[in-house]
Amino acid sequence: MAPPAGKRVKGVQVFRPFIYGTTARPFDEKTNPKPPGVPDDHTHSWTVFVKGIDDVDITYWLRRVQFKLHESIPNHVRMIDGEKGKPFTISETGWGEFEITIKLYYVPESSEKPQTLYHHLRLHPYGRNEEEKEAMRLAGGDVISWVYEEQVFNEPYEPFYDILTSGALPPGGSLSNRPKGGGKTKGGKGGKEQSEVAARSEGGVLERSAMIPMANRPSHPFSRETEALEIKKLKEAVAKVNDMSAKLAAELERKNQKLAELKA
Ligand code: SLL
Repeated sequence: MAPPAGKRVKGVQVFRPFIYGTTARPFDEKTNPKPPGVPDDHTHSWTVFVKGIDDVDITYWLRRVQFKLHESIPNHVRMIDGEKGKPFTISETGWGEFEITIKLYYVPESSEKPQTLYHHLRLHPYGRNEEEKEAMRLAGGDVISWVYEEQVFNEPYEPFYDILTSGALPPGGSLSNRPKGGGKTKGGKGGKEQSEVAARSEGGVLERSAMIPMANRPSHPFSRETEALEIKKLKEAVAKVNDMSAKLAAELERKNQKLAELKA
């Protein structure tokens, strides 16, 4: 790790959305034939990945990712170096589910230590009912276990802060004629630059930003639309709980009255 360069930017948190997870598909003569050389007992092909939301580049903050797979898999510790605009990913075949260790290595300018995530490889959809199982399947039959996450950089070093806030760019855009600034921060500085940023195209996100898409698209389930649905579900659940506690409180009151009557 490079020695810390410059000072930390006090009172600032910069966050970046990203997605990690696994996608698995059962072998099938027609839709997913088993490639030659794959052992007989292997039932699925699968991938594990770390990538930007809406497939935007994240290699300006994430340099490499180490995936630690099950020991039964040959060469089970694998380091993947970032390639601009591409996901960090590994594809494998196998028969069983297990916990994958995902270690994130940040760009040297960040002077941040690596951080570890754990993710369960899902080969089989599960749930209490068909609807829950179906939620784990994409239209084509892939079994997905995907997680939306936000990487928070707390008080980043100045050179890294400059890198983080050097967007936001339209997808595939260049740095040359963009205004400086535009990094989105949780509190602290950075809010006013947002107004200088180009409008998001077709509800998608800008490169080097903390945006999430406005609406869902096939294979892109994390969006403001999903967030709004989650918030609605949570509000409904809160209302239901409030209703249940009001009913219980009334019942308790009634029973207390009865008790007082009996004691009188
Ligand atoms: C299970 N505890 O019993 C887990 C172990 C191991 C998965 C899962 C073999 C791959 C290979 C494979 O799929 N291992 O032989 O290349 O379900």
